[in-house]
Amino acid sequence: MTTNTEQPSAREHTLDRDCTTLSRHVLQQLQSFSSEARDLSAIVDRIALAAKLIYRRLSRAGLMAGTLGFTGEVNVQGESVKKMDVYANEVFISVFKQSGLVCRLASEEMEKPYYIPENCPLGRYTLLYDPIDGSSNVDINLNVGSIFSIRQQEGDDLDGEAKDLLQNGRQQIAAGYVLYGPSTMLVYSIGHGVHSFILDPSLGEFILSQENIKIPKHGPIYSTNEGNFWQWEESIRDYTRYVHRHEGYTARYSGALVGDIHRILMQGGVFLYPGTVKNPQGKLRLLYETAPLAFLLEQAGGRASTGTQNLLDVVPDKLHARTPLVIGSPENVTLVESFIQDRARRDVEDSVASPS
Ligand code: AHM
Ligand code: MG
Repeated sequence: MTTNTEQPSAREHTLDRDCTTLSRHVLQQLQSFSSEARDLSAIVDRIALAAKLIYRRLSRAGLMAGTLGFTGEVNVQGESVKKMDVYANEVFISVFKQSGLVCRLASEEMEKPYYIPENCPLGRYTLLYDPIDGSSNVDINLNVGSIFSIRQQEGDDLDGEAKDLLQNGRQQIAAGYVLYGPSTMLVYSIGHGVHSFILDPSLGEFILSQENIKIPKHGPIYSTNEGNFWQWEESIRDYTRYVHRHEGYTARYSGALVGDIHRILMQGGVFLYPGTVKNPQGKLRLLYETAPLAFLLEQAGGRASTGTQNLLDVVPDKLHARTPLVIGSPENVTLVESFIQDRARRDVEDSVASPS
């Protein structure tokens, strides 16, 4: 027979964890009930509502008319827009209307930021987000994600150029992602470590799953689209040849950044989206893709780089600016950088040896 002394504490522990919702967790992290702490807690809670709405639609997408496929339009990035991109973008706008929390939203799907005048000047935050990242996976029922970042709004920015957002990634107050996979998971940081929550559909709540996640210092995974090999700089090809020729590496690439980064966060390794001939700055956008992920992985003990610069130091020149991305376990990222530095040094030596 088991002793009764242990049973209540195990039960209490489970109950306590089940009651640790996102909004409560944010307040615990900030150890405060100040108006700023309550605002942040409420913003994260609204993001969770957006995630639940997107999850609900994704989970039935193949059964509902008008959810899969393209709209026929092309977005500001020159990419074909999917119906789910439009829906998810509108969900984020809708959950922040009349919230008094966020004054402006900027996303991959909108050329200019979207203002919610009734929230200004009460809500002096900007939410930057990619509503559905990896949307090519939607039509084939594979994992996708949403990425978000919260910044203070500094200016009035009435011309829509969002100049006050053209600052480095260290200005982020919070960042995270939602992974729509076998379960729906929200991973976030407000600068106090990285924590994950899983949506319990029976409760309709995100429940704490893991606190203070730490990325392994080194890992076996390299995650990149090797179909771009012909378009890469020689240094990235050097690195790829290195992992092909050394034991201990394995390739994983799903075509959806959030899932690929989540795997690396949990198991260690590196994700690369370097510049290509077509896109010298790579494909991924700084303000709502690479900077939030860099913020998050640094908080977990990882590193993020453009290959030559810490990603959190990059100052964008426009709202939809792109950056190359090398992100993951610190030792793996440093190894990629060493190939880039080596090649740059050899190029200088060659040009000194045979000036044109
Ligand atoms: P998206 O935001 O338009 O979906 O594009 C971003 C996605 C990332 O999730 C993924 O890592 C990358 O594009 C895949 O691009 P590629 O097909 O060039 O490998
Ligand atoms: Mg994206």
